[in-house]
Amino acid sequence: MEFWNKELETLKSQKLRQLQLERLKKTILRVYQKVPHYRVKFQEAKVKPTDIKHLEDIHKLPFTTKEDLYVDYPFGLVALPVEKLIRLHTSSGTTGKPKAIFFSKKDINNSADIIARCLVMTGAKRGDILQNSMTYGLFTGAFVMHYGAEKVGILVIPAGPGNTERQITLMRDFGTTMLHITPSYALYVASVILDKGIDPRKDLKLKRAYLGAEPYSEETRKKIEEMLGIDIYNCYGLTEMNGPGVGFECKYKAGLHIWEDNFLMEVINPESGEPVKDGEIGELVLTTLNREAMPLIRYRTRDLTRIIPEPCKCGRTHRRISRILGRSDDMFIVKGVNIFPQQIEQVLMSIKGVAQNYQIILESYDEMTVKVEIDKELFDGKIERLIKMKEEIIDKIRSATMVKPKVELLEPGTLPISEGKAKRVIDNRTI
Ligand code: DLL
Repeated sequence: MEFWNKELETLKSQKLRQLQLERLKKTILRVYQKVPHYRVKFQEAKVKPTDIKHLEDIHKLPFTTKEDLYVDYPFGLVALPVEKLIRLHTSSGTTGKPKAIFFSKKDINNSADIIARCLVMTGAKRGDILQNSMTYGLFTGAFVMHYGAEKVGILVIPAGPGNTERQITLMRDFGTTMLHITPSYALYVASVILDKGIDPRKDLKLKRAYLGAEPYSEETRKKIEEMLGIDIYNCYGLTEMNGPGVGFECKYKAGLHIWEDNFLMEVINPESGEPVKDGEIGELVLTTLNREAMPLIRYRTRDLTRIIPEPCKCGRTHRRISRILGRSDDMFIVKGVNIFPQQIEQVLMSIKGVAQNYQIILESYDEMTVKVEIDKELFDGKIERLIKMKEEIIDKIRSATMVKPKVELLEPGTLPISEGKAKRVIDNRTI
């Protein structure tokens, strides 16, 4: 199995913890000295950098939340003078202003290095051709992956998203071997490839795809793997932590390795803020250990996951997390029940005949409507088949969520196509 940096990736756990502690202490001292916002927060929590003697002492420090990013916006949390910053990325916030993250030259280099580890871990190497179908621009998705792939020596096609005909032409003309794409767009592109009568196993050179930027289920992975005859690897990240590559699957596809020399991870109970037991589900909290321009301490990601404490067969010592189960912000309530869109996606993608697109419409607190596209042929057949399918969807969603949905079956192409992050939930409730 290939490694980009075998020594660091397989560092004995004890050494890895030592390295984390050294970097944590340095980071805390730096933000205390350079970022007034953190200094004040630490003082309010009555904690000094010298109080951090063990990794567990991190619990003494206050959390950083999205709201902290807006204090003295946009440079409030930056630890370097502007002359040392070379890149800005943002991510659209739910409330007006975007979250702004700055990178120094060292940060750009380091994030590329992290991506290089991720790609090589999945078997990618020189000679591979990566079609980068994520959005280039303020979003981290495309640029961060681009620099990492180039670092490995991989030929990058900076396709960006959209124009599906052209995506397919690029794949055919240049022999694309790998895709970087959102799961919702991947489903769509795969369906267009098949509709055009292209046999991806024979007519294309695709081997693998990196899917991330939004939650998706194991069922969606399997569906796209089967449609295209490729291996799909889950790629997790967030703008606040450089973008893609914070967590990445290895060839065993059994959880995402978090690069622990770069990120200190905790999983907490989102209500109490207390750590959960190893292996229990909670909110992922991350501290940057190797970031120059904008170190973040105990950043609340809002993403729900659990740590997989067992060692991985690949030999990497960096612990894994499970697939992101949902974002606490994405959860919605119907009939008093907490529901994550992913629960519905999981059900839909496991049902034969369901196509790639769906939406959840919320008009009241007592009802949810699931609009789902199904294979075209089903509309040409007997009405009984449609009724049976609708009942199957209703039953399975009810047993997964405890809420009986209304279901509308639609022809493919009815719902809006997403080329980036899909908007799955339309919440029209006003109060
Ligand atoms: O989505 C960074 C990224 C780009 C990751 C490309 C992977 C690939 P943001 O726009 O800041 O950054 O959104 C981050 O998206 O907190 C999660 O809620 C969600 N997310 C990202 N990757 C995954 C994934 C990029 N693999 C937010 N599974 C995160 C589930 C994901 N959710």
